[in-house]
Amino acid sequence: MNPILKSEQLEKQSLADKYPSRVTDVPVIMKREDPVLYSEWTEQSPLTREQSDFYEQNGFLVLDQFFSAEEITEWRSELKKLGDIYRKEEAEHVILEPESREVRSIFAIHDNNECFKKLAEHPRLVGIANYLLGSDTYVHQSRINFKPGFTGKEFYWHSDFETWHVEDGMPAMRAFSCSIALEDNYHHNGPLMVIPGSHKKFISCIGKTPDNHFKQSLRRQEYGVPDPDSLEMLRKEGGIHTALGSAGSIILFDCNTMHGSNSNITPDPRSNVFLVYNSTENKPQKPYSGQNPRPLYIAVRE
Ligand code: 6CS
Ligand code: FE
Repeated sequence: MNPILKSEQLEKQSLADKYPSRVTDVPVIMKREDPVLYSEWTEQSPLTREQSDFYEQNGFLVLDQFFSAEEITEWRSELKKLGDIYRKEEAEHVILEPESREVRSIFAIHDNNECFKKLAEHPRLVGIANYLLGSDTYVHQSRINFKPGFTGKEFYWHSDFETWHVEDGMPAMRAFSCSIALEDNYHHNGPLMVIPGSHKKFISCIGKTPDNHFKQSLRRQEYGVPDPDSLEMLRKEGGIHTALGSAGSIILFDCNTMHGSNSNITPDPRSNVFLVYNSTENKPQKPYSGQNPRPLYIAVRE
């Protein structure tokens, strides 16, 4: 293809969209146009200055022993209860592993389940969310990921924002995920890997999103994943950090931080709760792909 045509294609798109993706047939690396931290740090902030600076520079932060053993025990038994129910029963918001009938994720738990609703509203988490995003916040997406022993499958490298922007119409990078470890995260049971600093670049991916892509992508993602050269470049600049920590630790990561995790063939499960907080000033618009928005159990729209 003529390279001039390619850049015209992208330029036309970027007039309306500062992070165009899945519109060209070559990957493009762009600069982040939005802040990472939306508040000024003060003595009253819910993170220390060091933690706050670390998050701004690296795009993630691990807080060890954030929750107590009792809290974790309660959530773990709730997770087991849900897992037992949905192993036998199909439901739209329950996603199975790509090659088996094992439960991979259960979505919208902040909405469907009293116990996890309370967790999503936990004052310490909401305090951090409002601080990082500099406004009131709400839960854009929530789920539990099971990553069971022996059969838990990987999550390929991706930026959540790329998907939330293209498929859900999230306008700006003003959201982050909080992953709460319900089990110990070792090197061997498929812990979260992040590329420090990757949140400051946007990788515009190639390909066009198929209709109803989410049905496939939540089991195994194939569109909206970065190309190998871009990943290698990010990795060269930032390295790869493996987020280890005992049950009760939390990982906060920016919506554009490149992350993924390996499969789990060990006997040790690695279940966790994922809560995505978004700014009330960053509510989803029409999806930038021009396609229909994904269901509300994946992306809250009001
Ligand atoms: O598509 C989504 O929104 C979800 N998929 C992945 C692989 N990560 C972020 C998000 O939960
Ligand atoms: Fe993700």
